[in-house]
Amino acid sequence: MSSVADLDAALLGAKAIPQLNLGDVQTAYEVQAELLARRIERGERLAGVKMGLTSKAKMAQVGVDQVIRGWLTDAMRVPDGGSVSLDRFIHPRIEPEVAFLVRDGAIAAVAPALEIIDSRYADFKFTLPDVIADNCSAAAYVIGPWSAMPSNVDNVGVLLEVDGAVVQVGSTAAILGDPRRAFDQGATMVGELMDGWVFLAGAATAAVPLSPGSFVRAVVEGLGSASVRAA
Ligand code: OOG
Ligand code: MG
Repeated sequence: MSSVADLDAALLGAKAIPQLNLGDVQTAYEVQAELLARRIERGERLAGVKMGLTSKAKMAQVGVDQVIRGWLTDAMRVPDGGSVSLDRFIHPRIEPEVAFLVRDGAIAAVAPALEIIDSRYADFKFTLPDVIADNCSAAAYVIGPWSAMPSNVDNVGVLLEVDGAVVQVGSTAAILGDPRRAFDQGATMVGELMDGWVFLAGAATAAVPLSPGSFVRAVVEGLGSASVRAA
């Protein structure tokens, strides 16, 4: 099977595959684009962009040290405060994010967010090209309440709570020094950001494993929180 077919089968069947060991980043983005095309063909709608590995905590966790970008679709969105079945994932992890809403190619609003990532590779292990091909491990996302851009977004606290206990602590400063920098880099990488798209700037902290029954909340100081229950 081709890399595209392998990754698509892993995604649809929630079953890990061995690493592909793709040779270069350009090929990887081509595989990523073909996978997205298959999903659009099946009825999903493009809903935005996610950045990955924009913080040192994330780079260290997965051993890859370059900023990457993937796609978000409507099918991946879970309502804030809602529940998500883990049956559709392989070995899900969850992380706190800052989301931007796109209007006229610029940031129209900001929200606290959660991202569920789920590498389609065995043991959550991959090279830079392999994780890019796998849509940067993107699996699902939750967007909290939108706010107008606050006066301070470049150095505010970020907490990840599981069942009421704080499990990760960080700052938006960990995201390239300012999450708006992730937005600018993403805009350059994608070429054009469409009105209404959601833009995930990348996690400020490492991700934690997500298990059934847990209630997870991301709190971004000044912006409120986004939450989800795993079922
Ligand atoms: C890669 C995806 C990284 C982030 O926020 O940095 C990412 C992974 O950790 O598997 O989503
Ligand atoms: Mg992320």
